[in-house]
Amino acid sequence: MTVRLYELAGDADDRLFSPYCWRARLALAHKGIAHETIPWRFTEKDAIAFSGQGMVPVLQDGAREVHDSWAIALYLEETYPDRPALFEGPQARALAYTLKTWVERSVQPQIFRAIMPDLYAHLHARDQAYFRESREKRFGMTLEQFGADPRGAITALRTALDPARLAVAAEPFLCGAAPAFADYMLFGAFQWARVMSPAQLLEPGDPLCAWRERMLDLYGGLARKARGYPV
Ligand SMILES: N[C@@H](CCC(=O)N[C@@H](CS)C(=O)NCC(=O)O)C(=O)O
Repeated sequence: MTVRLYELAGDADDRLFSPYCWRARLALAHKGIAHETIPWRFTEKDAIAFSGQGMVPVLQDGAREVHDSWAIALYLEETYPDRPALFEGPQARALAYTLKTWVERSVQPQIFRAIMPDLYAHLHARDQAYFRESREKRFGMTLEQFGADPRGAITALRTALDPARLAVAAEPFLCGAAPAFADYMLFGAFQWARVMSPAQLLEPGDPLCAWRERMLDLYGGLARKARGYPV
């Protein structure tokens, strides 16, 4: 049966930049499930109206529809228990949820500030007005104000990343010897930046650089081969 993933695309169909869609894409690869990508733009709400909401990723697995990257990971884990685990048991799942919150509250906002002009420039032209209006409302300021201090954002990001930096200095992946969903959540944030911006988020020699290289190599270089900047 065909597995389809609606994934956010920018100025080209293969500029797949959503950090949340990357989580889902890597979770599918982890489970060894091939999928068809349906490139989607912010303003194509009708195309995913069947999911009852307006955000991607949206997964279609035969007759099943699942949206939200965390819900997709839980769905894949429950539906494909014989495939490699995204969470080794309930404790790992609970800890991964903590990491999800940290990535979304402490990591992604700094990356957003660091890459805003590049991100905006790589949106599909027909998405730009929607993006500006919706994000300016969310941030309570203009995109230019939000992205005015990329250096400050990168400094704050590097500080925020300390727990992950120490973890990958001790073990190859956040999840230990092999990657799992927690790694995909943090990596999704880096891949979002890499697809849209040449910004150097990490200092050379940072243990997170080596971790990111390992992540880029996974599944035949799935993330490395994606359209983006070679950072
Ligand atoms: N909690 C959701 C967040 C998904 C999300 O924010 N998706 C963004 C793209 S990165 C989106 O589709 N936004 C639609 C919009 O802003 O209209 C998840 O983990 O999947």
